[in-house]
Amino acid sequence: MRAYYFDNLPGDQRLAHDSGKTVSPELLKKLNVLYWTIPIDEEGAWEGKINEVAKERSYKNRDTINVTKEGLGDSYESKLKTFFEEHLHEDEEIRYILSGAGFFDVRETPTDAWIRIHVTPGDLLVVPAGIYHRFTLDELNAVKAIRLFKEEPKWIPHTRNEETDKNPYRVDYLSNLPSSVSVA
Ligand code: KMT
Ligand code: NI
Repeated sequence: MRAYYFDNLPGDQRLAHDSGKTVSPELLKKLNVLYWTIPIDEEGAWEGKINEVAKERSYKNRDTINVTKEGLGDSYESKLKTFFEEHLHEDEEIRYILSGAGFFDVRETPTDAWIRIHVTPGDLLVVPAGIYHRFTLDELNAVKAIRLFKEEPKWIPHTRNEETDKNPYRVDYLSNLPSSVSVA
């Protein structure tokens, strides 16, 4: 996993768009973006470790998503488009990368800058409820990930707009940020 500020230059979303400015793990933590590295070993010990995190954080359920043309079929193009539209969810978006790679872009508060997080196999990323974000594949054009969730998946994307700004999960996310990053 590497996190850095997105360069905001036009061009293919699947390119790195690396401004060269690294984002520290401390800043991600302040934004409530959590991650662990659990290397995928041939013996399968990773699965036990995933189970431990899942137990600690009450992620009771999971499934696997294969973001490829084969995996998503007819909805491939539309899904990729939706993933890259700025949105939030009313629950955490938790992904453990099994193969391939991709970029999660999350909005920094209070600057509104995009922070780009490159995820690769063994990365477990928790995008908090209420944070504006988007996702794209990188040039590998494929990612396979385990999606963890608490009870029922709440994967409805709420597109960024004035109404979504007032969503209780958005308000709650902002109000729980430490004062060093919050707007107030
Ligand atoms: C999402 O909801 O944005 C995704 O599931 C992205 C693909 S999983 C790495
Ligand atoms: Ni999302």
